[in-house]
Amino acid sequence: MIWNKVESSSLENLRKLQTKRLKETVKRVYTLTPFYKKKIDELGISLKDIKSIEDIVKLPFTKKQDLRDHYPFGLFTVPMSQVIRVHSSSGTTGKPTVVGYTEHDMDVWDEVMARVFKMAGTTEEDIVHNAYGYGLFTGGLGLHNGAAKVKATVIPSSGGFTDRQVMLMKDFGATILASTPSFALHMAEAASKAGIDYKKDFKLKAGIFGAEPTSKGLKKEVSKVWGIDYHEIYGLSEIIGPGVSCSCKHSDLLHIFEDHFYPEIIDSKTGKVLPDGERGELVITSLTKQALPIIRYRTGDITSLKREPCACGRTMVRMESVVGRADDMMIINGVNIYPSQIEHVISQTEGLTINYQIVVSKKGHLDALDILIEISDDVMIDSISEIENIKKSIQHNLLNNLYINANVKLVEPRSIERSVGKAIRIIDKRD
Ligand code: DLL
Repeated sequence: MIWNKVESSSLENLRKLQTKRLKETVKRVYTLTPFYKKKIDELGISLKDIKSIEDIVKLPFTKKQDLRDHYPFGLFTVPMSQVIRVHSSSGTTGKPTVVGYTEHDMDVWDEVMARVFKMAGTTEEDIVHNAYGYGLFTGGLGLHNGAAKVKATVIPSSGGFTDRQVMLMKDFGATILASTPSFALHMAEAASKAGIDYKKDFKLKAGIFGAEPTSKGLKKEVSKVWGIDYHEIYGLSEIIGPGVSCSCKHSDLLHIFEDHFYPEIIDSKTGKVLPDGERGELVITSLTKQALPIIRYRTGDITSLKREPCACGRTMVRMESVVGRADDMMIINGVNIYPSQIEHVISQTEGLTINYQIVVSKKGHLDALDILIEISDDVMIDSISEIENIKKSIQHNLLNNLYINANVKLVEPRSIERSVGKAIRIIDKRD
């Protein structure tokens, strides 16, 4: 099922559309944001130099730090009276990255999410159990609006409360599951424990899974244990949220909705554009966004682009599943975290050093985070209750500021092994 015929347009028509939209976007950011005007002027180019989509390589990159430097709304190109929604995701330290949407942007988002739901075969007969988190994270509401657009019934269950979710999925007869892949497996385990028979008690036929890196093995496992088609969804708040790309039933590659989001792959060290098929950092330009148009955004995600035709009839370029990150961002149970954010929380607590180590592992199907922090030499902490209070306070701050549950362990001064080169801050024991 293809939602919009543009998804199978000819390359020639697509390029024409992209060219028109790129010119409009560049004009918009140049005239409405001093940030882009300065960057474009510094490169010695003018709007006239952007004659076709291929000229995109002349434009400057945008980084997460640029959004941070203009926190919260500094890169918006419309007055706040036209912004009808705000979302956010983790920044590299204390403050989040904030994104905004006009009514038109929300229409674009709903449109691409409707394409995703159609790719997963959703009709108005379907019941979508949406276990992505609702709130500032784009997952919950993004998937919600797409399911509503194709007129399915949406169960807005959000994250957590695993046993209750399993019960609701069974009782309400959910046919499509939307969640992170790790949560899908976690729910399967809970269902097994509750003695539920998948084949008999559930009506699920497909799932829309994403927001975190996922190995081929894990995908197979989710698909097998639930007995459903696995559709992978990719996206990021800075570009729109979920709905930048999604896989159809014919392969693992994800169709990028490139009439709205223009992709390039670059060498993250040199910034040079790489040919199709080569792995590098994904860079995306929004072609239709109004509130927060973004030029050549460096996603930090490593992938490659494939242009071969797909049996489903869609012609837009496809990306392979994300294989890694160009920076040190970690994704813990779907939440993006930079070690620098954890460091920031630690540095604000008295009596501790910033010699710490983050250990990420698997507990069942979910991610578990242990943080070891050395106590400072200068401070006398002599009661167990004092140690407990410090631990609790850090755990509380991590949960409140970064939305992560961590097990904090305070350790003796100089007990974390030192390395000769860069400090080893992260030990990731997951697959
Ligand atoms: O994670 C949007 C989303 C919600 C996507 C629900 C899919 C489903 P952010 O919180 O801004 O937005 O995080 C974006 O998450 O740069 C990737 O590193 C990672 N990511 C998202 N989808 C995938 C995926 C949402 N399918 C960051 N595979 C991105 C691997 C993914 N990583």
